[in-house]
Amino acid sequence: MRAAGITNLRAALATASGFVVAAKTGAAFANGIGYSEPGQIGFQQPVTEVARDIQFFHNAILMPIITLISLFVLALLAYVVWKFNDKANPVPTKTTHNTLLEVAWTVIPVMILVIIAAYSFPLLTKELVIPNADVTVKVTGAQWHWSYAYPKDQGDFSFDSYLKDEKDIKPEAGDIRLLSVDNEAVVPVNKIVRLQITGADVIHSFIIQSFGVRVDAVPGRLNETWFKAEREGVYYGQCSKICGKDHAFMPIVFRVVSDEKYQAWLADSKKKFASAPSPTSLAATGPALSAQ
Ligand SMILES: [Cu+2]
Repeated sequence: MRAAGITNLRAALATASGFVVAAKTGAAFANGIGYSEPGQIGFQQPVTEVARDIQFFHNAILMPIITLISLFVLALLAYVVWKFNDKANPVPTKTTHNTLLEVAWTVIPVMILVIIAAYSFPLLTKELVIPNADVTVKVTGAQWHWSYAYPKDQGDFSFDSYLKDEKDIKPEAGDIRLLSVDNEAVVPVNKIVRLQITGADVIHSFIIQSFGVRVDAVPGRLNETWFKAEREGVYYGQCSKICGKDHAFMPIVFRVVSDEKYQAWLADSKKKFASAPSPTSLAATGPALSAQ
């Protein structure tokens, strides 16, 4: 009963906040799934449970609380300026304590924090406890591209993914300037994908907003995260840690496809990338960089 109540409340709040976002962004809200449209306000369309929860938490919990507190403080300030200025109140009172007020302004913020924590902690747990994965992909950030490695059970191959040159961009084929890459990472739809993320040289940051995933790629450290995309499509992200001169030109592209298409892609890629050197070894990073 209680759970149903919470679900209804969540649905109602999510719908309400959705209307606000849709009203602000207009057509942009409906288009651009997987990337942001020029002029878009608000998040990209979520395609995982975690991304939906993050957006609900932001739109329906944090934003109303922040807005109400800001309006309340603004009203208090305006009241003080109007009521207690030098002209209206020439002789100030010497009052220094008010027990009721002091208890209230301690207890009420604590209650607000408890409400936020009640939504935030389960969400953090969902993000950090990685379920049994169907597919594991190792992602390595390097100056300035991403490398993807598929382990033995998926065919044991790896490849580099570079930004497509402006001259190779074909908008009719769905290419997007400054986002499309030569080799996309491919994963199956409705499967749990575990990402193992590291850096080859400096700290990069891996993000795909539609998946609700953001993890730093730190050299010498293997960070983990996961997602289960519920919709086929192409989802874009960009390196989100200033990592050098081409930081803005190392987009992340994941193509989510059906199981059959994924198996076919695995078979193709096994041949295509068979001789490709491992992206994480120093020997592989050197020539790849100097080739740029
Ligand atoms: Cu980077």
